[in-house]
Amino acid sequence: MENEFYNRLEKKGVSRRDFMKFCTYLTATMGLSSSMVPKVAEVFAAPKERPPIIWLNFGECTGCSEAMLRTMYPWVDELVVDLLSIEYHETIMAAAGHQAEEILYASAKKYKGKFVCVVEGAIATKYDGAYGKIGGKTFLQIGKEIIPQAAAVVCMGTCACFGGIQAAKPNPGGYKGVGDALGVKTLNLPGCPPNPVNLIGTVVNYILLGKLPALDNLGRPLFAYGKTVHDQCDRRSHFENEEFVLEFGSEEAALGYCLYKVGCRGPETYNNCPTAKFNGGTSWPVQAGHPCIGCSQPNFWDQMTPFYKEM
Ligand code: FSX
Ligand code: SF4
Ligand code: F3S
Repeated sequence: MENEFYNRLEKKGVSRRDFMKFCTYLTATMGLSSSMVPKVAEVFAAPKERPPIIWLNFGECTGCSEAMLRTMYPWVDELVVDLLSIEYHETIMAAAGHQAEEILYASAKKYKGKFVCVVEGAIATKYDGAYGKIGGKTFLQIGKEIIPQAAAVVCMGTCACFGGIQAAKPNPGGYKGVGDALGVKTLNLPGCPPNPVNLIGTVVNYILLGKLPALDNLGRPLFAYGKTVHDQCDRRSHFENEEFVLEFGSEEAALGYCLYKVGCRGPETYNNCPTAKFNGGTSWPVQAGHPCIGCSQPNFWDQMTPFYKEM
């Protein structure tokens, strides 16, 4: 089975070495010791179980799915699709209309108490949820019918976790994060969009160790959200000595000036962007020259704006 897996990867132009590099990166992001790399590789190469997933989309922009499906190494999306048994996902499924809705309810029934519900987007709660509907049903109604049947609920993105832009003032629809809207406990992976490696890390943790990772009081896995962006930022030496003018050609100059004065919210934002980075470890906002806007914090549209103004 393992050989078959590596042959399949090779056909896509991915060597065993590339794959092991990805597993090393994932293991480090999960906060596990490097001795676990072969075990992590095995989760993909010789999967023992494929947890059924029902993926719901509510009030959001689908950036979270896009982040998952497009921006990692091009082959990682396939690894993830192979690792999970995705029963329902509006963006990638072939079915449409009534057929798609039937699949949703049939899979929730078939895998009752066993499936993991991944949710993208916030839920409108005022006026019986009238501010958000799919196929004539409100998000609120769909959430109430499907989510309580799941073994675990994973909120993918700030909108599902805390309401995101939908919940920004004046919020006429009464949008809330999934946990608040339905009164259920959720595992939260905030970020607008969130980093897909943190979802993969959460799932691999679940398969490998048989449990969800340790969470903080906002339901966020500590391996990813245990430290502030600022604590892990490369530009801290400049933050600590702001009078310091970067010497042309120096190592600090290559990293760039601290962006605190142009509104960086790194000091109050919990996320692993500086270490996990995006696009398979290529870059992250500050490295690309943009201040952190605090996209993974609750109420960030209300609390972190105006952007580009010093805190
Ligand atoms: Fe929200 Fe995700 Fe931002 Fe967009 O689904 S976290 S608006 S990237 O797409 O929910
Ligand atoms: Fe902190 Fe932002 Fe400055 Fe980095 S750029 S050191 S995160 S304030
Ligand atoms: Fe978001 Fe800040 Fe990371 S804006 S992507 S939490 S650097």
